[in-house]
Amino acid sequence: FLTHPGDLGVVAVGFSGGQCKPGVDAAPSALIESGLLTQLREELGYNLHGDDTVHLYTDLVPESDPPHRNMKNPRAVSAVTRRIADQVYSHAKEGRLVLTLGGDHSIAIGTIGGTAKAIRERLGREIAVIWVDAHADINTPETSGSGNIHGMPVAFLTGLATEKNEDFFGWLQEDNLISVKKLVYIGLRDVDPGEKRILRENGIKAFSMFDIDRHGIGRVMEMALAHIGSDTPIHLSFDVDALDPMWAPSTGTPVRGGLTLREGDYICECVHETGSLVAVDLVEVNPSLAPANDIGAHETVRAGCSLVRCSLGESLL
Ligand code: EXY
Ligand code: MN
Ligand code: MN
Ligand code: MN
Repeated sequence: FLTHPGDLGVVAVGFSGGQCKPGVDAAPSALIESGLLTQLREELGYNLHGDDTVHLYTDLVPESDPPHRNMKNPRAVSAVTRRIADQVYSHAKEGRLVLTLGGDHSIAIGTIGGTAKAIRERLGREIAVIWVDAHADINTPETSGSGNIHGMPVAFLTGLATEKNEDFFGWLQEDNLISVKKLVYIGLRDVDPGEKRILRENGIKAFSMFDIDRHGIGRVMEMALAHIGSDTPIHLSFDVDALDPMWAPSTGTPVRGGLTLREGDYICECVHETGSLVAVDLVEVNPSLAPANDIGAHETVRAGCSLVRCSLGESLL
């Protein structure tokens, strides 16, 4: 086993500074209130470590945080992700599988940075990352049109974007980083021109919705896992906007033509089945963005809970 069976570290991150729409900070409470952690404990039998309190990290958000290299809220995102990296690292270092409830996707700079370092130290292994998303989130500060850091985490985590200053992600060290060879995308359908160039030039494995339509999700998961190689520790970073807005309307950057809830659950089930999962993130649920009525928010939270439970083994008979 890569982690101690049944031990789950939970980090609940109420942070929205990687993008401009308020509300994504309320996701962890909404997920927890809908019963997610109770289900993990009582139905899936996990021992939960860490606290049920949602971290808002308000102490880390500076009063003045002007853009740096076109990045919005750079000091806040850097400081918060640095703290998240420590929290995730401590759980993973103890051999716990780590579940992080976001928050916008900028928080993955912390979660993956923390897992990569802990798994290197504990097992002497490099992690692989499965990034499930409508977006590639691999803009550098220079290629980004929006300046929103939730569109950049993969660039910082792969070392394609770098900074020396500790206040702007300079705290990321070699052991926090991942290899572009061990990164696989699933669900892409809204990728910026500059990002397409980055994916191409670095030979990054990506399964878009086109590939899923062509091969089916079953074959895509076989290919994705074959690319990673068996027995490699896996960090699953799941952006709920990978799902079609029909299933997950309450999210900041919805894109039509996405995964069905079953396809999303299936991805999580396949990753669980490998036995190599070391960390899961669920991000970008924004309960305050409920088009038409708040059934949308309820449904999105429900979909998020389902994805998490599937990644943690709910579907095993
Ligand atoms: N590529 C666009 C940008 O960089 O602003 C949109 C990014 C949306 C990111 C969401 C979290 O996945
Ligand atoms: Mn994302
Ligand atoms: Mn996205
Ligand atoms: Mn776009």
